[in-house]
This record gives sequence, structure tokens and C-alpha cells, in this order.
Amino acid sequence: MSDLKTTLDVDRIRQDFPVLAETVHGKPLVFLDSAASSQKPVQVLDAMDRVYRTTYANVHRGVYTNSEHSTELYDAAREKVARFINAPAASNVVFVRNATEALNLVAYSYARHFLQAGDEIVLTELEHHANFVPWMVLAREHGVKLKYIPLTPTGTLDLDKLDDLLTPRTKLVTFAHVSNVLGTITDPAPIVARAHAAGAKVVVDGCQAAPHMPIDVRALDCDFYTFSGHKMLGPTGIGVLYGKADLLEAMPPFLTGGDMISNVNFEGVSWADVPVKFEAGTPAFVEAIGLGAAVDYLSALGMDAVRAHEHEIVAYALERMCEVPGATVIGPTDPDIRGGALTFTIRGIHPHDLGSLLDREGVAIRAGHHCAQPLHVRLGLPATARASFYVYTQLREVDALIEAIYKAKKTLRK
Ligand code: C6P
Repeated sequence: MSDLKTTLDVDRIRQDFPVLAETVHGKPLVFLDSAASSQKPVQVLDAMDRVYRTTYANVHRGVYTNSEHSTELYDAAREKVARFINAPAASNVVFVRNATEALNLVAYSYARHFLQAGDEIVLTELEHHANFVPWMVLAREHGVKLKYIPLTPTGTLDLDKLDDLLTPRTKLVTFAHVSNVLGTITDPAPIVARAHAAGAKVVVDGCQAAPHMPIDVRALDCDFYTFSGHKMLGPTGIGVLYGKADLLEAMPPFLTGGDMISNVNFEGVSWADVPVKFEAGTPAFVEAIGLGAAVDYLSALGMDAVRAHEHEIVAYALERMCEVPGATVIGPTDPDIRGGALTFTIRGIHPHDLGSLLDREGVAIRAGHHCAQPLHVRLGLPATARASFYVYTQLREVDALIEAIYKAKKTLRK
């Protein structure tokens, strides 16, 4: 095991994450499932705890001190998220439950409204179900046609095929910025430019990208960008839909009810301004405040440093995994185009069995199809194992993973 060379002080960072000091089956926890959901630092836990213990009151409701305070904190969280992704204004940021809801919001409020039967949506073969199923439902119920950017043998998108897929009927292009299975990092900017030239809008699923690298939605020029708070040190129940102002203005609301109206009477209803128009009911404002604290934490580390750290970890993990007899890495083996997740199979061991055996050693990985079944069909694999990394991951945890794999192989040989 070599020493980490990045600027992140991982030993110090780990002290902020109480769960990392816990044990599982009597072994130190080696948490390698941050792509599913990350751990939370005390700064996030404290920000939420402080609200619940001292000033808790609903937002946008009361004219009393604590309600106004909640509204201020909620608005400040939106400002922080907007700055984090370089959105032009806080009003470009809609708070939702998670990336799944953000993508459904676009499918329901944008696509159902602005696409006609016979229009086309281009997506890719590597999408998570969250960026697959809403479009399939739309195709079935609304008569739009889906087309898929295929994969190259190394697990990148075959963008040579994009021009053939784009037609005058293409209205939407959507893809994962980083694949949750292959780890493939796709540069959105050239796809956005080509899609826009063809007259299509672009939705980027940034769920596995926003936690791990700098995001500049203005530079990307995408029309929508979606991500979840719980994968980026924030709590569950809060996610983000970024949208360009003119599109958000033109879209009808997704859900209706309290808070999202401007005026209601027996004759009709008018909507509140963006983004509140899309936030019906009491929002998850404490979770949004937690996400704001997570964004502060990541910004203090520096997203370039976060990316550099994960590059180093994934490069080391690729190197070590390639030494394991019977191991196959799924997806790109070049760490420059691979995010902080290593997906693999071990000959002769089902990924679920491997996951259970690793758990006995305190090593937490994910096994299965990772909510990307069509991709697994394309790969010809029913399931894979995935170890994923974050700001608190140490090289020695990669070593622990490899040792646990050797031990699992030995156990199954007996
Ligand atoms: N992927 C994983 O283990 P939600 O569940 O809404 O927070 O995120 C959905 C989602 C959308 N896009 C991508 C690329 C994702 O990776 C995910 C979530 C987790 O890979 C849980 S299935």
C-alpha cells in the first residue's frame, strides 16, 4: 500500500464521520458503497440537529421568528446549491426528494407537455432505471420513440453513432454524466452542443457526478441537471433539479397543493413563481439545510481535490483488482475516464455470495444489477459486484477489499 498523494487529509476527514469508527461482525467497517449512499459528517448531522432542537418551525407559513428563520435557512441552502453547480440564480434550483423525482419531474412536466407522439428521445444503454423507466412509460403512454446510444467494447458511449440517432424529431437527449455501474465519465459538453444543434433539449443525470467532481451547469449548457443529496454527504429525502429559467417558467407544475400557488379561488388557480411552483406541500427543508451543510463541507475540501483523491483511489483499486486471479473489471480501466466506483466479477463466485462473504470481514460493497438491468443484459451478466469510494476512503481499505476477496475465494474452495 502506497501513501495517498492528494491534497485531502483523509485521516482528519474520517474523524468527521462517526460511523467510520464502528465495527461490523467485530471487524472495522470498510465502507465501500458510497455510490449507493454516502456517509454523513458531523457538520451535516449538527446542522439538522440544531434546527430540530432550537428553532424548528415550518417554512413559508408563519410571520413569527422561528418560521422566518426556517425560511431564511431554506433559501440559503438553495443559494449554496446554486453556487455549487454555478447556476445563474437560486431560482434555477428546484428541491425534490431525489434524482429519481427530478427526472420524473422533467418527464411529466416538460416531456409530457412539450413532446408529441412520434417525437424521439435519445438515451443510452448504460442508464440507471431512474433515467430509463420514466422515458419508457412516456413512450408507452404518449407515443414517443426511444433510441439508444450504444456502448463501445470498453464501456464508453459510442458517440460516433450520435449523429445517426439525431433527427428532426429528436426533442430530448438524456444520459448519465457518470455511470453508476461502469463508472464511465462522459463529457456532457460535446453531446449538449450536438443535441442543441439538432434542436433537442438535454437532461443530464448527474447523480454519480455532482458528489465527485466540479459541476458547472452554465459551462455544460445542459437544459436540466439532476442529482441526489444523500450521495454527497447530505441526508436522504432531498435532491436537486437544475433547469434553465425559460424552461422552468414554461413548464406546468408536477404536483399541486399547498405552497405552490399564487392565488386560489372557486374559479381557478394561478401558480407561484419558479422554483416554488414545483415544490408542493411542506418541503423537506431540514434536509435541504443538511444538504447546504454538505455542500459547504465539499466546497471547503475543494471539488478538484475530491476528484483527484478518487482518481488516485480508483487507479490503485484497478491495479490491485487486476492482480486477483479470475477477476474481471467491468467498464473503463483508464482512471482518467472512470469515476470513484470499481465494478467487477470474480470467476466462480456469484456477486451476492461475494457480497455476503465480504460483509463477514466488515467490507461493505454492493452486489446485483445496481438498478441498471438493461445495461446488465447488454453486458451479458445477471449481476456484478461494485466497490465505490469517496472523500473518506483510504488506500488501506482497497487492500482490505482485496484481502477479503482472496479469503472469500479460499472459503469457497474448501
Ligand atoms: N444509484 C446505486 O447504488 P436516487 O435513488 O433517486 O437517489 O438516485 C437514482 C440514481 C439515478 N442515477 C444514477 C446514475 C444513480 O446511480 C442513481 C442511484 C444508486 O447505484 C442506488 S440504486
